[in-house]
Amino acid sequence: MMVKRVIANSVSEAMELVKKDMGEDAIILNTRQIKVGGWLGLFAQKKVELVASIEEHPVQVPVSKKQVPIVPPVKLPVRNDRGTQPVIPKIVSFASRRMPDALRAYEALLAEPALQQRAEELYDMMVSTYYKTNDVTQVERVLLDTVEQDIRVTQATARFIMVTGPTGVGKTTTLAKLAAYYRLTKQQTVGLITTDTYRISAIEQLRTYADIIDIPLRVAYDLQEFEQAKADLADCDVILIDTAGRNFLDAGYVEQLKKRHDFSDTDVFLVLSLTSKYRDLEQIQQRFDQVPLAGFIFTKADETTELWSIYGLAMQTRIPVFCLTTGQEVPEDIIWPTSAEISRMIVERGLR
Ligand SMILES: Nc1nc2c(ncn2[C@@H]2O[C@H](COP(=O)(O)OP(=O)(O)OP(=O)(O)O)[C@@H](O)[C@H]2O)c(=O)[nH]1
Ligand SMILES: [Mg+2]
Repeated sequence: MMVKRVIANSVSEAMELVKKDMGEDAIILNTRQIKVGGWLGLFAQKKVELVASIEEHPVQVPVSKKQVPIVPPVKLPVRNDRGTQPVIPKIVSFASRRMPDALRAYEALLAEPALQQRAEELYDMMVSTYYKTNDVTQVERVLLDTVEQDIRVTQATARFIMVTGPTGVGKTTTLAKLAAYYRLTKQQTVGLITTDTYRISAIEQLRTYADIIDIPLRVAYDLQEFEQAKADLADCDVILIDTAGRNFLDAGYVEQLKKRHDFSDTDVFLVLSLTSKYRDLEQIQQRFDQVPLAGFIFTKADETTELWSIYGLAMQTRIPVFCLTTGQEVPEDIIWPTSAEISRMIVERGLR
């Protein structure tokens, strides 16, 4: 067995050196923070020491006993078509990184699609915190703080509040919850407008809520009627606008939305279901880069065990979170958590 000691500025840098030198099969024996140089303990530089080993003549393991890798292993350099220059394949995931035993519960996090942009940074931060403090609760604290700092929350400030988003994510139900909140809890005058005229049942759904909460509803079939409805409800403190669900993976629908609505006096919230795949959420959000979004509304938090999509989108886009919905019941299943509360919800569910 060959054993090597590597000193680098960060754990990930040390891992890269080991991988380059000893290959993919190297096993990490130990990682720790050390101080290098300096004089009488002063001016020393903080470094990471990593000890790795590899079998010089690997023992043949029967196929059935081999560990199945979490991600496809990094392939050996291949030759390109034109010449002899090898093409080095990119390492695409941190899922294969090993955590110290005490942090094994966090290992799966690094494979989360929503965390891929920050995986290296989070890995370094968690591992170095652990080696500095030898305390898993400190690692959780640092993770909670990082997530909290990356998530902004917002309140609606415009008088017109519009919800938009993919089909069936809970736009109309959330609008009804908001209507009840502004009317019953905040005692404000509320009006509803729906531009979802594609299905009779959609209008009836909102009319039922409007009747129960006892607030006016206007139905707008075109831009002119929409402007008229806004004028009719001009006396209301808050005017909530429902839109038809669309397949927003199709860019054409965002164009339609842009043409149909004037956003200058309106807070537009993109409603996304937390049960959707992260890659799809990312694409849908990217379709909206021409629409000035005031924030995200994340729905169906009760139907999923992992909430990292909230972090991924909030961190990548810097768009704030307006509210979360937690069930089908109107008006109670809606919450306005702080950044710290969202961070706790995400981290604690993620480690279950
Ligand atoms: N579990 C759960 N279900 C929800 C939540 N919000 C809405 N729903 C349910 O999701 C389904 C669709 O809700 P709608 O409000 O009609 O969704 P929508 O986005 O308006 O749908 P379209 O207008 O057809 O695009 C209904 O069965 C709701 O009860 C939530 O937070 N949790
Ligand atoms: Mg609807």
